[in-house]
Amino acid sequence: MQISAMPLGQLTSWPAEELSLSKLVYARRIAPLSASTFTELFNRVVGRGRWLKAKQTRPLGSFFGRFWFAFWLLACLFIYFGKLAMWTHCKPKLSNCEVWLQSLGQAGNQKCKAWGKRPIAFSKGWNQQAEPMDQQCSSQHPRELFARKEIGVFCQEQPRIGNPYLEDAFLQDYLKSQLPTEVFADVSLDLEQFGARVKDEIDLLGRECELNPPQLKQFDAWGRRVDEIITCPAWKRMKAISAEEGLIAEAYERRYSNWSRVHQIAKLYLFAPSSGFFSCPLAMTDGAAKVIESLGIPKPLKEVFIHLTSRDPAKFWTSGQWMTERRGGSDVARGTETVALELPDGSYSLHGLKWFTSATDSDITLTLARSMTADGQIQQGSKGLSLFYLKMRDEEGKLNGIEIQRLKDKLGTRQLPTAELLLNGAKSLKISAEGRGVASIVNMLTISRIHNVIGAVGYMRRVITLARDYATKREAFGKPLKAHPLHMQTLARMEVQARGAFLLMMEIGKLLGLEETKKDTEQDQHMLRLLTPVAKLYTGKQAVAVTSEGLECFGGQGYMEDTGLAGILRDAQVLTIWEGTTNILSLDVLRSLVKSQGKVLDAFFSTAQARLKVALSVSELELSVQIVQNALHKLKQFTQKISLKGEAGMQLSARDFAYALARIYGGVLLLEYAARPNASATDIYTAQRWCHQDMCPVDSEDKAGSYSTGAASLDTSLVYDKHPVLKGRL
Ligand code: UCC
Repeated sequence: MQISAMPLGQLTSWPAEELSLSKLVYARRIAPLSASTFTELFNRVVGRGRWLKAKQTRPLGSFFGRFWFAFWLLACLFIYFGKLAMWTHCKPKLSNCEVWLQSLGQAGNQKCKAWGKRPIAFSKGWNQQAEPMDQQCSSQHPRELFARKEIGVFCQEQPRIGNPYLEDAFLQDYLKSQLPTEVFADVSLDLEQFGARVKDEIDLLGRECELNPPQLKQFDAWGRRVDEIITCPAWKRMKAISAEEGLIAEAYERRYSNWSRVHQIAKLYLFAPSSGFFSCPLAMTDGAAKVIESLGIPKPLKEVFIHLTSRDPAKFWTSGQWMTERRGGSDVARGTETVALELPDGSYSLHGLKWFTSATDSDITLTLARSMTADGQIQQGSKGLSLFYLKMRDEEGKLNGIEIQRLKDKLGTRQLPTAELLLNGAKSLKISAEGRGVASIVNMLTISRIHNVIGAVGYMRRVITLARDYATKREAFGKPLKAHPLHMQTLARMEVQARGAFLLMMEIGKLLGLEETKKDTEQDQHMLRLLTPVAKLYTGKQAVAVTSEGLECFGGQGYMEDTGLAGILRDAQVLTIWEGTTNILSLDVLRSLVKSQGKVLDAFFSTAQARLKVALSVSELELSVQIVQNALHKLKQFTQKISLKGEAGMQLSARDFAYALARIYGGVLLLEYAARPNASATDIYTAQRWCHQDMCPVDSEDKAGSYSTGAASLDTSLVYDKHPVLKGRL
């Protein structure tokens, strides 16, 4: 009979032959036995030994009988105490973390691991009943082993994002102050709902994209070339969510007229840092829609436009933007070697190698190529480039004359498939006038540069949100981080940068909305042309600086991959590179000056002065307004001086010049915002802190001699100090 199957009370009525010492010990373990009952049963067992002994005829049997009892007694005690120790140690306890994990699956598991919670084994697959493993970090642990006592049981509570719309007071106040009342009510509700979706769904999908980067399958099992880019389910889900939420559609439906862009940008800003970099295909999709719209949506592209701007996940298409070839992605006019051969039906077949193509799993793409004339001639330079549209795959799903050479191994944005492509007869349509390729694709560049700004501001906001939450949870030197003024000063400086960048982003959104609804003035057009490269280059740099500082707010945890924090910095680094590096964008600022014969700068000075006047009425802002006015004055003087040197002479100062524009205009926007009737004390403080920077670095550097005659050659001497280059040997 199994001892566990009978009432314990009946133990005493058991025949002695069926009792054993181990059964007795086990009985005592599963229910308390009184000392007298235990003694009685023990005597019976031992008595059985005597009875056995009495039955033995040989004295040796008696010896073995005793040995046998002694052995069992020791073995049972050993097993009993060993099991007890294990039981108290391993007793499963579901922490909040594990309950959360059970509902989230593997992606959440990674998060738990990062913050010191032992993970759950998801042995039965996604979203199924999980089996909790030993809980390593529990402060209610009843008994601790010595080793565990030594390492302690403390676990740091991890930072969380919450609903990013509700947690962003600055965004809410800004929209309330700018949007017409009824538009704000609608937009605010949509953003609140979307914010909840970001928190509860999108952020986890984004993390899953990070953990399951795309893979390239070049051949099938039978050796056929298939060139399939395998992406994770979360990446595909991002595409569906983007359609459902109208992340592109919103901008083209224009249900809030010129405010639609502001609405779309606010939504993308909440989406970007959680999107697993699906923000990239969205940027290019928006850019492609913009190009097609600016071409007047010609008939062959009507259906494409409908797909790009659809809210139906089954119909929604994304677009690529292939501009970079082996000779590089900056000097596009000289670097593009791809040739377009005209086919009898008027379409083209493309031949060339695209070195760097982002979101290569997109449905369509726009790209540049040189048309070959009937006599086999190809025109070099910018004038030889035209813009082409092509589908990635045919109706059967086969690649359209494209071979995927490899996926790129990148520092960040690993969630995003980026590939090197051989175009070997890709069928395409020419969609620009002959030789107007660059002039046509710049519409796409403008939009994707604006998306770059959105990503930069979004990442700054994300790292600050996490860091400020962490500052309430993390204690050091006897108090939470938020109680350390130096830590708060650091976060406040990051916040000032993020707010200035945010206003630059939204200003561009407002101008773009006005342009797209034909409500803009000539001044607005100039400002949009100038501010787009300025904001792109400046916020990209800010994003790297702020996310780097942000990681420091978590100490060593900020450097760990499994916290998800390190990836923020890796991803932010791309923002200074793609869509034009800082120097290329600085040169684009110069191009806008030259092309407009200085009109963009006139617009800049007059707009800045006019907007500053509002802030003069607030006494706390007077000093800051003066600082910005001085900076404007210095910038004007510098411009007059440098313009005498021509475009080439201005290049050395182009970066500092662009920085001056960004700092000054950021200051103007913050001051104007802080001067509105219901501005808060923190709005005023933000504007003051922003204006505390060097507002006109181009003037400071000029005074330091950075652009003087000989400065350029001294820079080279410094860089190549004692290097063969200087002796003309390289
Ligand atoms: O593709 C890339 C990555 C994709 C991923 C994007 C996702 C981002 C999302 C982020 C989300 C978080 S990377 C590709 C990187 N490459 C670039 O960005 C190109 C950088 N290079 C330039 O910007 C160059 O300056 C070029 C290509 C624009 C210069 O070419 P050209 O031919 O030398 O330029 P031109 O001759 O000065 O200008 C040709 C025409 C002129 O107009 P017309 O002919 O009417 O006089 C210019 O005024 O183009 C006009 N133009 C512009 N118009 C040139 N730039 C602009 C501009 N920025 N805006 C308006």
